[in-house]
Amino acid sequence: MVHPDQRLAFLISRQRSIMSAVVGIVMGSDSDLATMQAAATICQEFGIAYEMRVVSAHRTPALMAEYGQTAHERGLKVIIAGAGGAAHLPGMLAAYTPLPVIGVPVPIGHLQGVDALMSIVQMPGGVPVATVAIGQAKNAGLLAIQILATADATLQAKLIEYKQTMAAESQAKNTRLQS
Ligand code: RP5
Repeated sequence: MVHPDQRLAFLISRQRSIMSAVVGIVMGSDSDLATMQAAATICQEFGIAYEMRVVSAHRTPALMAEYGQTAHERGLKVIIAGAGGAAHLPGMLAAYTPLPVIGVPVPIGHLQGVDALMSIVQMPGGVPVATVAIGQAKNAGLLAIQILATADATLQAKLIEYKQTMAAESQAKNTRLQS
């Protein structure tokens, strides 16, 4: 006979493991949050558990190394990393982690993210970062969800529905233009 306390402890730990983050959304500074929030929003829409952290390649390099080295052990499956300017964070995380890393160039300063894009996209052979467009954290989130969905039929069905809705909305605009 299982004691009710044991059952409760089991249910709590099960709930925790169900809800533990599978997507890590990290950024070089809290000033990147306005851009990176879109990745979190799309994860919420699909019911994907994520964590958000400020991890700077330059200001907290040891933390960055630890994050990259331990992310897979903590249960994360994909890392989304955003940075602006001298945007080394996505590439350095990719150097440490076996997980797929999606890079988001954050638009800041006079160069409006072109500098970050050039930095993030130019990874040497052997250390890939899947780079999205400047400021496109929503696509980074979607790409992470698509990666997760390759091993999750329910999630894949949601993605198919998402695309169908997007197509219907686009088509509705077309119909309005014709009338
Ligand atoms: C980068 O420096 C961060 O990703 C951020 O985009 C940029 C500026 O950081 P703050 O000076 O606003 O903290 O590492």
